[in-house]
Amino acid sequence: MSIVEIATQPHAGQKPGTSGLRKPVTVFQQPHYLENFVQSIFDSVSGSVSGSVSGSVSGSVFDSAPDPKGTTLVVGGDGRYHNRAAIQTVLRMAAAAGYGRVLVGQGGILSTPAVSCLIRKYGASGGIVLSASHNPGGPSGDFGIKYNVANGGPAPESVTAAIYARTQEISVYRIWAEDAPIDLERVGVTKLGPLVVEVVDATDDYAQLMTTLFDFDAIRDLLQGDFRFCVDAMHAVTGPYARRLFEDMLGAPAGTAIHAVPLENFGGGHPDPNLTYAHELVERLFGENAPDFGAASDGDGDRNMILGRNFFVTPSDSLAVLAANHRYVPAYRAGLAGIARSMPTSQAADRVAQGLGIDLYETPTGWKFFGNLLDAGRVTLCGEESFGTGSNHIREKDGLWAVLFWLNILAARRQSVADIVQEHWRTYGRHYYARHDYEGVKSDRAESLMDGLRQRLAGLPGQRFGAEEVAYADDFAYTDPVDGSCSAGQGLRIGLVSGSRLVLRLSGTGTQGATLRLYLEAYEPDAQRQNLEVGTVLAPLVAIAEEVAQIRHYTEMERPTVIT
Ligand code: G16
Repeated sequence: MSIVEIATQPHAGQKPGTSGLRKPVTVFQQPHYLENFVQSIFDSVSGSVSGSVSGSVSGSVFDSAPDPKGTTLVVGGDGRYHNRAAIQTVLRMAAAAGYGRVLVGQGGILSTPAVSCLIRKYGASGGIVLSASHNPGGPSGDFGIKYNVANGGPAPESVTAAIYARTQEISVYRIWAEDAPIDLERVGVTKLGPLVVEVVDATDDYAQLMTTLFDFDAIRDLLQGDFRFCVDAMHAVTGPYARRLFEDMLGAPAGTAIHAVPLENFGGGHPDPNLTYAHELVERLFGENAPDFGAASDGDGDRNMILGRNFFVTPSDSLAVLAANHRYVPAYRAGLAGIARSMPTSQAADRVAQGLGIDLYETPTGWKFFGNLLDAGRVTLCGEESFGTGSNHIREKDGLWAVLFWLNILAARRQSVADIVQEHWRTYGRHYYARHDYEGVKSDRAESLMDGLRQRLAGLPGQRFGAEEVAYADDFAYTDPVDGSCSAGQGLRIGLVSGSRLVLRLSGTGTQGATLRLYLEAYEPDAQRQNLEVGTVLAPLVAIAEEVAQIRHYTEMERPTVIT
């Protein structure tokens, strides 16, 4: 057996988006499609490519990336359709690339946070996550691939740019000539040529890490009392992790985790933990005899939604509440270094940071932008409006970590979720918040909307819209304070004198046409006005967005397809 070199040609459109390359399964099933991308990753990180790659790369991450020869690679996916076939390909290509060892999750399953955990724990040079996150799965669904670097986090833009450049010029890929698939079902060690393939239990290391962060005794005490809790794994990757943590280790009753068996098509559902797609959980939490606490996670286990009885906690509020209550959790008791949030995330966490006297960083959308801040020790907690929260324990957002953090707070405070959040609002003020998504917009029309608004930005400050006046309007650009890299064009912001804010940007994770995201935020310090209907409070902002961006005209839609 040996390495075979296969001639190939570039496939168009292999540019990683907000979080890796996501496309319909049928696109990934084209000959050489996955192989081209994997080879481009390996070429880029080994520095074995000259010319366009080295020319397009700047910054310390890429320069210091270890040569993968002989190193460990972590590989796993969310169990969606095409996962098993893709893993076999990645293993054979890793053998040909000269990796020394691959750690792969049993059954090909690893949540994204578990991949990050394994990379860090075992000193791997990187990892490959096979997932399209919350996008639907199955033969007509989506698939995806993402490379994580040695700190356990998503590759920064310098690396993804190098990978993309390589996909545009690739002419050959290398693969180990071995037809028999590696058995992924049993934990143990096998060999693929010189490559050591170690099939590991998907949950062991991750669960162990969680025990070092949280007060498991207090949570066990809570879960074994009258407290009722339900976590929806949405037939995606977190099922085995949720059962292990909550039912086996923390003693919650069997059945606490629902939809806990990972399925290739997620049971036909859309594994996105929000009020629209996690509707079964929502019905339980808003129904009669509702549990005290509910949570859901997404396809690859990095997102979370938090619910109390008859109560939805926005992801932005969740970040702020976790930050304000960090002292209840052993790992964070000593204090937070700082907090980071993506730009469209509400400014609720800013007020907590201000109260704690720590720095708050505003980054572009994408977890990769938190990596440098975490590595440099500038921040401890990070969060995004897109149902992502995490900390310096790994370099990915982490759905079940957020659930454990909430449980730890609930165990310590013994109040309801609603009481905790409402008390938080009384202390810091409430940031009413919503995101309106317009999915499947024609790409050229979405671009025209953004271009049109971008041209109007300079003229907006000082303009009045009803009771509101524009304070500032800009196209968000970010300079990383650690490595100085710049990321421009990250979303259009319109800030109002009242403190309210509108943000418009195009999603970097969709696979069909374009998705326009409109983010709306209104601040209310008056405790008497903190329990109003969100849509009513935000309606004037929706009207301003329509006036400045002509959303109905460009999207050809009367209303958003999803509101979160
Ligand atoms: C990914 C990224 C997140 C981002 C989200 C939405 O999450 O990791 O950082 O906030 O997509 O991005 P966009 O607004 O560009 O669609 P996930 O859970 O899909 O990997």
